[in-house]
Amino acid sequence: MLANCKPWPEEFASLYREAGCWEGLSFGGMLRDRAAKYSDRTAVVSGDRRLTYRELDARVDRLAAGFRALGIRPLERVVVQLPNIGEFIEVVFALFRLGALPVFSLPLHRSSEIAYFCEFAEAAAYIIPDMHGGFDYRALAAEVQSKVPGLRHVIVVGNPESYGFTPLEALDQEPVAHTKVDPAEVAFMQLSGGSTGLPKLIPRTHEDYMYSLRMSVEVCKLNESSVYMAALPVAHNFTMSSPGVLGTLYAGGTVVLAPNPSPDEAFALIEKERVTMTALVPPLALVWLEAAASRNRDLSSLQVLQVGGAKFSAEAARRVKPELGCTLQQVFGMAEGLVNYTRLDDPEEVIVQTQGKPMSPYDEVRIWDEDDCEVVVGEEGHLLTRGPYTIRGYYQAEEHNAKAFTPDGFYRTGDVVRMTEEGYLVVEGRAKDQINRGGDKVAAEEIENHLLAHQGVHDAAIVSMPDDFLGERSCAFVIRREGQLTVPAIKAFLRERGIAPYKIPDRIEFIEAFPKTSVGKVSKKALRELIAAKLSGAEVARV
Ligand code: OOB
Repeated sequence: MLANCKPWPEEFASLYREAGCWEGLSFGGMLRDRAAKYSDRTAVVSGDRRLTYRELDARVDRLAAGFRALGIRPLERVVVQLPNIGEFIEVVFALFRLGALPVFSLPLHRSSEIAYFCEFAEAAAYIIPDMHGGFDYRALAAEVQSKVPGLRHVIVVGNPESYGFTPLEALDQEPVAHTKVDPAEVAFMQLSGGSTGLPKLIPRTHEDYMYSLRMSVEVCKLNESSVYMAALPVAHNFTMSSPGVLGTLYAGGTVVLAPNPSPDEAFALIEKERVTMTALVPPLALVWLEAAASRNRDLSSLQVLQVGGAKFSAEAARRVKPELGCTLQQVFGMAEGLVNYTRLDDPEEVIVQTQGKPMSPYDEVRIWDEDDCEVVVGEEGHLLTRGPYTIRGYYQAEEHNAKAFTPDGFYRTGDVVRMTEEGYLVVEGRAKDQINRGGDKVAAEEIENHLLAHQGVHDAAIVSMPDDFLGERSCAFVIRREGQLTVPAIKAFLRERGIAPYKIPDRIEFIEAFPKTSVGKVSKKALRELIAAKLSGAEVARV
């Protein structure tokens, strides 16, 4: 396995192989197989482009040749920052076929995050669109390249203009033979939602991820007549594999890439392409529910709406079937591995009230109290998990791994859950220092560190505050040094540092001193209570 990654211990690897979880299939091999089986069926729809399985496979061969000619070698990392366009699928399969490793960043990441991924992963190349959502990614890439001299290539989907970057189309070359890719090797890296100062990279292997696709396809009952629409960013683990874009290709179905998830665009695509399944985060599901009655669109093809990434309230969940006319599937997953689904034929109450149960019989789930002792069924506790598609460690993060995993390999998810008698999980809260902003994860420490870089900031602590729409938003409590420091100045400073817009605190409160816990640490609980009380208009005690 790639250096600085933690493989499964041999006894587990052979167990997962013997049990038939890991089948020795690589992504390049999977696509080749599907191209033979479903050759003239539509694999991908993106804007006016439609690609059959055969066309996709051929284009992937050509791009893989181009990447190789450019000097990209097996196991080298390539940061991919593309929106929901067909080229995303072509590029990542080309890298898979070559054995090079995409590092999946999100379209909203900015220079500070991208430079870090490129530097930390020692990326050989970075792939961007020219423009997207009114933002010029070429200017971002130029900034990144000036900060990371080791980054050899910037590849642009579209027009590189005068930046001197490589256009993707220059990589469309005569196919060549590649060395066989080992299915037990790392295939790509996902980003962790994180709770620490710097985002962690999650190495996923071909065969562990392939197994998660196979199980997802089975649980979600996908087949070659399924039409899956990617409405959320395609690089997110949910959209990619639960069952998502890759699961749909695994099943021989059709992937429709929605440029954005707004009801106007998405409903039109559902009607036009007869979409059968799609996935949303809770705030978008609320927007769709509001829009469904007033938009005159035929959504009758939609059989399943998945909602996940953050807790979906039971009240909203109950509205999905009557108002959108499809089955709701709750999905509680994580890029580190474990994915829980409500089953399509579960009773209404299970679908509405729970976040599902693990998809594989080989998923091991533990719910522990503060002292790492198992709680009784029905009690709340910390969720830990281990299994055939859950990583054993983050990339190059030994110190953090020692805390995030138990010595026998269980991943501490940081989620507080309880299990029902039937084995379903209900997410009750979170122990990790993270804000879940409607599915977008913000690691408190990462943003606190950015704030501390301002010379007018003495100390900073970020907590979540309740929000009707997003579930949570972020609030930064800031202790100022001498002098004038305003909220707009802080926000401008953070933007200037180049961080994703959703990480900029929604609210900034100045405070004289932080409330402390009995052991003298900043009490985030007290800060959360303080801001919640303030928002609800209650009398606030002085701290
Ligand atoms: C998905 O993956 P990540 O890596 O962005 O975030 C994982 C975390 C979980 O640990 C949990 O804190 C939260 O997101 N989460 C949920 C949830 N789904 C995820 N919290 C409550 N209810 C849910 N349904 O978010 C992800 C990956 C694959 C499939 C679906 C979601």
